[in-house]
Amino acid sequence: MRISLTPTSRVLVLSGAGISAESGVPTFRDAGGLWEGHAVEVVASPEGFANDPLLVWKFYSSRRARMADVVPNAGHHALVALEAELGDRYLLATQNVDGLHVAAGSQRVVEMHGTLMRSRCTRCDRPAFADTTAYRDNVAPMCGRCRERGRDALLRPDIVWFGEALPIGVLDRIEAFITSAGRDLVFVAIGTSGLVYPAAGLVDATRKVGGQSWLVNLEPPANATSFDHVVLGPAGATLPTLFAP
Ligand code: BV8
Repeated sequence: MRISLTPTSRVLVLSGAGISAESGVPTFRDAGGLWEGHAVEVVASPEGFANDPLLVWKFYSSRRARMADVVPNAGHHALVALEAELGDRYLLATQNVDGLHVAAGSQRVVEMHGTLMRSRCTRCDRPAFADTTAYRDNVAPMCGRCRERGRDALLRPDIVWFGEALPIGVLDRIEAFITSAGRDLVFVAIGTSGLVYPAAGLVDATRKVGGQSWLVNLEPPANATSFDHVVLGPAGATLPTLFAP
């Protein structure tokens, strides 16, 4: 099955952990996934961080360390080619924090849940900064600027945890794209279990404006029936030929 676009089609892609699986990045909810052995609320919530910041830093540091020899795959590159063809008629919203879309060359990309290779202070107004450090000490990293001012403040990964709002403007940009596309919207969700909101609600928003929805996934997830079309298979194999020339 292939997606045929018209000259007025506008494509919104939503990617999840599944698009990075073929690059060797574990997904969250597959067997042996990232959440295995970790309760989500313990390692990906503000309460969990407040309770045990060192455990949370060990979880994210191990994910940073694993990214050292991970590269984008054919699925990421196929989306870069689609963006080059469509220009401003294309937008990519990713739930992923692995940075692989940007590494592949995607430019019109909204990182809905932040990014793994960035940290920020829990206290001062220092902007989030690039940080690839996999902290190995037995103490959670502290903010240097706060220390200069005689205060102690923890650093945290610049990532959206459960119960936290998405970065300002993220949803507005996605919703503006959906509204402006209207019936010309082609929504394509790739490699996501469709369990986490508000990302999981984008298929419903597509229907509301009369757009068409596609799901490209290894297996049918819980919300598969919400989509007009389902293409089963690995993203790296299906994406390069998904769009009819
Ligand atoms: C918020 C942390 C409000 C970073 C993550 C209704 C409306 C609004 C909110 C809620 C709501 N109901 C519940 C909520 C709260 C909550 C939520 O959705 N909970 C769920 C669990 C019920 N949502 C939130 O808290 C969000 N915040 O709404 O804020 C607010 C407003 C104002 C003030 C305060 C609050 C924040 C959500 C962000 C949470 N952070 N991650 C990190 O550690 O990564 S979410 C986490 O799950 C990841 O970011 C991940 O991206 C995301 C989704 O997972 P998937 O990407 O789908 O991955 P998964 O493993 O599940 O699935 C992979 C799929 O790929 C599988 O189907 C598999 O078959 C497939 N696959 C595998 N291999 C391949 C493949 N497909 C193709 N090819 C392959 N090769």
